Amino acid sequence: MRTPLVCASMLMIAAGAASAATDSCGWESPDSLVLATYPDDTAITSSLDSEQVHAGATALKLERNNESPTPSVYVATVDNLNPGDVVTAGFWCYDMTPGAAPSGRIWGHWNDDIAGDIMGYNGSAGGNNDYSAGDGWSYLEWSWEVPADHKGLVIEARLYSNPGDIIWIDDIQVDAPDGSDLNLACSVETAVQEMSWSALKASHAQK
Ligand SMILES: [Ca+2]
Repeated sequence: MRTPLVCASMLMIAAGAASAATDSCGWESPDSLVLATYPDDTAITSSLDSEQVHAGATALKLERNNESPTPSVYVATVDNLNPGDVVTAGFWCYDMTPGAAPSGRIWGHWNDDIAGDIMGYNGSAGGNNDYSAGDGWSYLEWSWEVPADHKGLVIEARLYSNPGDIIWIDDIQVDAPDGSDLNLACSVETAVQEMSWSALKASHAQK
């Protein structure tokens, strides 16, 4: 009689250890746009915008301001990673110029002191060599495996374009290992979502 109970307990522990720190959000609050802008805040103007939206009421609008090389916004960080861990991230990007600027790309770099300095840089982590398709919304995704000498990953939305060009980003999802510290740029909950939950609760209460 005791053996099945022990097995069940062990399975529960195993399932807990294997679960991932997955999170997603979709840029619905002006208080929660980007974690940082590279190389500095003058490179890209980030704003909440309703002109192009993948889901919800708004998306992140990115406008390139100057000729700074490979400008990007930091859309997520994952800290306290271990060697061999895999992080998968993706977001939707709106671009209506196939094969030409502006285009978006998902990219990553290592920063082993994210808490101390969000702009810290410990080498490129690479990313998807494909750009946004240029026929509306396309999903850009990449997976990174953590090498032995790094613990922090910064996920970037890169903007390949000329000054004045604009792209939109929406609905990011990141799958990170359990125990890691995942932070999404758009993770602040909005009043709209809170109202939706209230409405949902009210509709259930009436039944
Ligand atoms: Ca949205």
